[in-house]
Amino acid sequence: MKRPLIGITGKRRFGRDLAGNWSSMSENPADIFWTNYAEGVLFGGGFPVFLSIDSDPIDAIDHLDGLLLTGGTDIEPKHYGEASDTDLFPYEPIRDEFEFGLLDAVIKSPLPVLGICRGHQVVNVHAGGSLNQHVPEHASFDQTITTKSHEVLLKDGSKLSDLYGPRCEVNSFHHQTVDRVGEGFEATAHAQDGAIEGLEHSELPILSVQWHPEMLPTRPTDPIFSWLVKEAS
Ligand SMILES: [Mn+2]
Repeated sequence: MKRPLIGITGKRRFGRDLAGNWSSMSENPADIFWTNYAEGVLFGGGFPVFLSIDSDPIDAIDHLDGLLLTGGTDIEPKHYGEASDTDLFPYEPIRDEFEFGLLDAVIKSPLPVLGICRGHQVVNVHAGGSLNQHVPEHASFDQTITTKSHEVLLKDGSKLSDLYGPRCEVNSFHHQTVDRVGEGFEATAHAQDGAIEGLEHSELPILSVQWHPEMLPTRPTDPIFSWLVKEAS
């Protein structure tokens, strides 16, 4: 049996952003994908596909069995009807447009979606939710990517608690959090300070988490990648 194809989103950069390039390449575009996401999909039994940000989102979804929306920079607040409160992380409008386009296509032609970090926020904003634009007291950017920064409590009976149990320790690299929850979603994982760390859709196979399971040493056995691949099979 063929492994399900899991599309993974990346970010647009340029030759000037990459070490070791000669100056004539500085304006040449390059798409960047963190390897850990593909490893998570591979360990889960899927076949990872790095998605060209230039591809047509409808065409992309038509070719895939599952979608992984990855971490990255802040979403432009205009997408949830707010002015910008922070300029800490430059927006990437081309990526906002591509990822919202992918979710538009998913609504018309459902397939399982896993959102991680920015992906968690993209899923929420696409569904009409909003974000807290800057929550510095929650962020732990000074810690290593494998540091378990805080505990997450998972709602009894939720999909996320099926996967992780009633509580788990997670890393935390986000300065924004979900504020208003998008339509059709329920917050099923919270940090002790109230930050919404997990969302799940009531009908569609869409899960999202604010932490980074792909960066933790438990990646090979993390149940969320198996969930995505199983739903995509
Ligand atoms: Mn957190």
